[in-house]
Amino acid sequence: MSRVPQGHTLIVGLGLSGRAIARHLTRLGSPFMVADTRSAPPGLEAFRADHPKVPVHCGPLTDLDLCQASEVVLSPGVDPCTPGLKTLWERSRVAADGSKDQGLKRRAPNILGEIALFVRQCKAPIAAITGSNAKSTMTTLLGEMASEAGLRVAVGGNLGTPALDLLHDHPDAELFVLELSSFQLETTPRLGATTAAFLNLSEDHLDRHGDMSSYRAAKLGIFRGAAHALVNGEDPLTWPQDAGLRCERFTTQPPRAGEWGIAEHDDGAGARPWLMRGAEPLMAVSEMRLPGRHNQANALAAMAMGHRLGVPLAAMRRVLMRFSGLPHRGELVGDAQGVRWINDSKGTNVGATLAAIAGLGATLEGKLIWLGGGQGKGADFSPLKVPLQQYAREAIVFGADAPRLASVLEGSMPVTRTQDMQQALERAATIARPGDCVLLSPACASLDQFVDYLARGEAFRAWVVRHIAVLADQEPS
Ligand code: UMA
Ligand code: ADP
Repeated sequence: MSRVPQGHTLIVGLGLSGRAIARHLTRLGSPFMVADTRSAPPGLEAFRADHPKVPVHCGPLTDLDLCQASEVVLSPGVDPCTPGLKTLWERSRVAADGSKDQGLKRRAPNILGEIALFVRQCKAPIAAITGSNAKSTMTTLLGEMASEAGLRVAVGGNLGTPALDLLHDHPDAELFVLELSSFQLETTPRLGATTAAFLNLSEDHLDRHGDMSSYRAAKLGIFRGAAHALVNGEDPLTWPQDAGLRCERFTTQPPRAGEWGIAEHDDGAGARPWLMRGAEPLMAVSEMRLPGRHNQANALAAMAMGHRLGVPLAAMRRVLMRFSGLPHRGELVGDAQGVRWINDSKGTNVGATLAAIAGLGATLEGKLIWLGGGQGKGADFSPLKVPLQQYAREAIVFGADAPRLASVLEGSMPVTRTQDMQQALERAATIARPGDCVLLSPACASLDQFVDYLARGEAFRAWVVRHIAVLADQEPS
């Protein structure tokens, strides 16, 4: 059995996060070793070239003696209950809970994650965002707002650049805006964010967390040490139990005093929906570039955090007027003959797809033609039935879980099964009418038929662009 040398940090995982941790410890001059449970992880040779003197262990962690490690830093994708870590993890949790038994800490290395190392070194305020869905959109939006206000802001975390690389790339940052996953929060004993938001909670990552209550508990970790908490007024599962923490709320309903919400307001141009803070009108919803009710919720959450960080309203409004969203998240790919084609390939779980269907469906003159399917990760599809019945002309389902989706929907609405997304798109083109919107928001992972959700979204885009070009050629000149 090999062993971690005395006083070395053990990094587990040789992916994006593990490599960022290695660069960070190198900069600090702290000795470390790396382990990966795969026997030949991709990137191993490149790692050895960058860090020729660093010991590397590949294979089960039960074959590695961790006792002498100073601490163990996990990549987010590594489950702390992996064989070889579980006992240490349970002890780390006791120690993080403030156990009086300091002997525990002395006898065994603590397990933590990349974000815990980030917190140790970070001198600037942190704005942290979690939730099952909308994290990347919100993180980008808030980053844009802060930047528009002239702040030197660094944006990353679960999205884009790993947090520890941000520290290095932006030594003069005045604000870090971090998207954080449940995996990252689980191994962060105290984040100490200046403002922290928990946007929503729906089924995801249950293969790792076991049940919704553990998944939620991991996400609630975002509030440890927070100076300001923002929660979803319509989703009580985002509310922390800690009575000492005052929470601000956002909602898509008319707001109560102090809440961020949506209400009818007449600024002289007639009554229409506005983003509001209590009774204060902030901006007409129609001025926002992002479509759908769900994105109005995202805008309100970003404004609430921005406000807390001192970003002026005018800067936030300017960003909302131009920000059209991230690729593959409710992205308008084309508009031809009165039919809009929207790529929401990042809708990889039922919660995201519900938001897209309800958010877009309510704004349409015509109907949705919904394209869904792929790997359902064992999720319950039944919540899709009522909103699809309400807003969709037809559901076109493809991929591994098409039969399960069809069995939930058939009888309540027209359903067509196809082999793959291309056939689904061909079918959509034959039934779409002016005013309709063809929405790819699959509620499933893509891995049965695509490399990832990006490849699925790109395939959608390529097909739609070709289709619209053909339609244009057919039009009389
Ligand atoms: N590994 C092991 N043992 C395991 C699991 C993984 O040794 O049991 C090794 C793998 O062999 C591989 C490495 O760990 O060498 C991969 O580590 P990782 O899975 O943590 O992935 P990274 O490349 O380090 O990327 C991680 C996040 N990935 C996950 O949380 C799964 C990235 O989020 C994040 O951008 C990156 O750190 C930088 O912070 C991606 C993600 O899918 C986008 N996140 C999930 C989501 O958004 O739903 C949470
Ligand atoms: P994340 O980083 O949490 O995956 P993204 O911003 O990438 O979030 O968006 C993922 C999916 O979440 C999108 O496909 C979109 O349809 C859905 N979504 C966007 N806003 C919301 C919201 N407010 N509530 C629930 N789902 C949403």
